[in-house]
Amino acid sequence: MRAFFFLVTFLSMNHLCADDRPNIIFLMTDDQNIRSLGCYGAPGVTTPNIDGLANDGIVFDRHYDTTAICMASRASVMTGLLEYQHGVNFGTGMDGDGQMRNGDWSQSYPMLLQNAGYQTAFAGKFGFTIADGSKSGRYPEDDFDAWGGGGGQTSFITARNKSMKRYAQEYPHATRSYGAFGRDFIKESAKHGKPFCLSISFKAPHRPVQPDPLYNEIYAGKTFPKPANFGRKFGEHFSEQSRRGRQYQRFDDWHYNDSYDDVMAKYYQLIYAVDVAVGMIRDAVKDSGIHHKTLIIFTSDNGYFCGAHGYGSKVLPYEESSRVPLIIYDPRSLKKSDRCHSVTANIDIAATILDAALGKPTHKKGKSLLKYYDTSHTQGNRIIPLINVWGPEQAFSLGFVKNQWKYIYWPYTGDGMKPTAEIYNLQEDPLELHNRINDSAVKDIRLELENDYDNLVRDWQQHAIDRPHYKTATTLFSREGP
Ligand SMILES: [Ca+2]
Repeated sequence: MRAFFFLVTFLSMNHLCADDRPNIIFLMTDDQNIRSLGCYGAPGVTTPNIDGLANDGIVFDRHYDTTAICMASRASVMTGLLEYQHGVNFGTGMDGDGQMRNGDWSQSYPMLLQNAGYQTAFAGKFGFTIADGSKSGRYPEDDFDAWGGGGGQTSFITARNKSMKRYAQEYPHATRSYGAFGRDFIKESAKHGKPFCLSISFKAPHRPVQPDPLYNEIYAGKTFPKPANFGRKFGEHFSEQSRRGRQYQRFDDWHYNDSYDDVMAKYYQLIYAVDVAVGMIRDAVKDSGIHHKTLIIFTSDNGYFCGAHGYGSKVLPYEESSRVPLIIYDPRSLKKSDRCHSVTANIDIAATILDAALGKPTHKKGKSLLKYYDTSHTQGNRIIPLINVWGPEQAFSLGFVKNQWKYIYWPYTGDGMKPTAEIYNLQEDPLELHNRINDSAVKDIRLELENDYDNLVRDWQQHAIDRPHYKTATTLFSREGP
């Protein structure tokens, strides 16, 4: 009888604990430049809801995506693994795109939370597939309690997104449809009292340039100041290898050079709809009476050059491409409107979510960011890798950020090029205008960074997934050559 009493008490306590676990809302945009939000000082841009989230939470000023392209970055966000560990990227697998291994997927934050009793939902561009023995792999629509996700790039036309069709009439443009999906899932979950984890990956502001026409007036005829490193003359000091990918042509092809204001107006219009959707989601949290126990995280899968240094698109390890917005709003913390200046990374997202929900502060390569609620907290000397093995081999690079320093190594030999490296002091030179590699004043730092780089290559050698693309890259990145 006594044992039974203890068992009942234990089970009810467990039940109470489970009820107290916070809800998690993870919102991610696609290709968002950090200079596109009011809370990051973007001139002429209107983002009241995301700025409101920033006011209520903590803004991370040095947050990096360890691979600056959709597929690989999404896999890192979900699992806390670096690209050379998960092997998920466009054009890198046996049959093309690298599929995620089942073992890695089972250790992703949504699956761990699902197993721990969370209600889970996903909507938007999922971005990669999971190995199931087929050539294309599978999307995990049956792994979530609610699914509004889609394969490939998805569409801005809601009616074309199979799992989101029910929203097409009221929200014909996809961005607000994801706000509506989030709103409905939040309201339904709040009724049941079970903790939930909602992940939304907005397609915006990824191309094609199809903003919601509802907001055509918001930036009509507006002009936007260019960043101080805008244009080709501010990229002349970059390594020749960096000009060998499509990012270089896209400065012209995507009209940053000759129609900057028009291009940016449409880009910001795409982001404006995301801001509206964030507002819908925050309203649903408040209306459901769960605002005191619902974390909201907002970030992007990679940045966007928008003409900085004379480049367009993403992929390369420079700031505009690899550094992205990150806002964490946690109502359990009293910290408000604070900024974190330590280096953090997309591999930290899974650890942060698992820490908030289950009290697990590390996960794979990632570390929980909850400790940065105390913004005086630092992780001195932490190395955040910046991996670039997508596209033409000429433009492959491996680099990292450590404290105020960024080191980038470009290994390609051929077409008259030699392996080359770049060093930036991001504290003094946040726009990356001065490559310090040959500066005798930073000779000791250079030796230290080269040693760190060699250690990173060794880590790659020891921990890379057993797939040819990543085994080859190991030899490529060695500073001693093949
Ligand atoms: Ca992307």
